[in-house]
Amino acid sequence: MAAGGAGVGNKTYSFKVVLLGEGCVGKTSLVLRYCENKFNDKHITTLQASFLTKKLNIGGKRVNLAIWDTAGQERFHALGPIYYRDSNGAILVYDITDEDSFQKVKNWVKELRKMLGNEICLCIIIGNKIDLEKERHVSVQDAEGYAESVGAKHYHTSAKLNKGIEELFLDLCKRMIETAQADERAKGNGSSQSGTGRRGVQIVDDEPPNAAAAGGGCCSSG
Ligand SMILES: Nc1nc2c(ncn2[C@@H]2O[C@H](COP(=O)(O)OP(=O)(O)O)[C@@H](O)[C@H]2O)c(=O)[nH]1
Ligand SMILES: [Mg+2]
Repeated sequence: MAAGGAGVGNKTYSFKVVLLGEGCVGKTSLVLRYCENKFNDKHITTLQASFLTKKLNIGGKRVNLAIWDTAGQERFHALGPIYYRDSNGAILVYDITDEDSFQKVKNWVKELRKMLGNEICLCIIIGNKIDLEKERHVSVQDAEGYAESVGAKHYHTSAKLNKGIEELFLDLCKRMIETAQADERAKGNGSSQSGTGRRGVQIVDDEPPNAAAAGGGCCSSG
């Protein structure tokens, strides 16, 4: 493949993004809003697929996003590395009305660092349910300060009102593209031949094979 930088217009980037966070913070709601523009007032217990997909075109660069949602295993503390391994981005979600869910985000940051070490993927932190601002229990200052301290971007969203969601995914995609391009350049220079593939970045010319997303991870749920 040609060295990064030139002819970027005809590439398709395939990225895996995982959602992490305590049960009921709105992970499934965020992904359903983003991919299908749906919202449900009830807790959605089963999702048909392990991941939903979304295609984007960012400045002529095509992106196929596979957004992985949990099947509720977080409730049993049973979400292992198999879920987030090979992800290009991790979205850590808390509920602004639930202080405990914010603590869980901090645990997830530690867990990712421990399990992925230097190969940690791009990580962003989301305070969801801003339509419930009156019931806020996590201060904006604390949340943004914490995110900055761990080098993560912080966003506020409402899956209910469809606020902030497009923006955060767009921004995440742009940063994943930058990371992929940097990896490509590193490969082109021959400076990092074996270490760069671990994020699972797949860059293919034009249309990717349909199996690309499914082959990127383990779809079987326990
Ligand atoms: N008010 C409000 N409720 C939300 C929002 N996002 C999700 N919910 C509700 O929070 C509950 C849990 O959502 P769900 O997506 O199932 O959470 P998950 O367990 O993290 O996947 C459901 O009752 C949703 O309707 C939001 O932005 N605002
Ligand atoms: Mg869910």
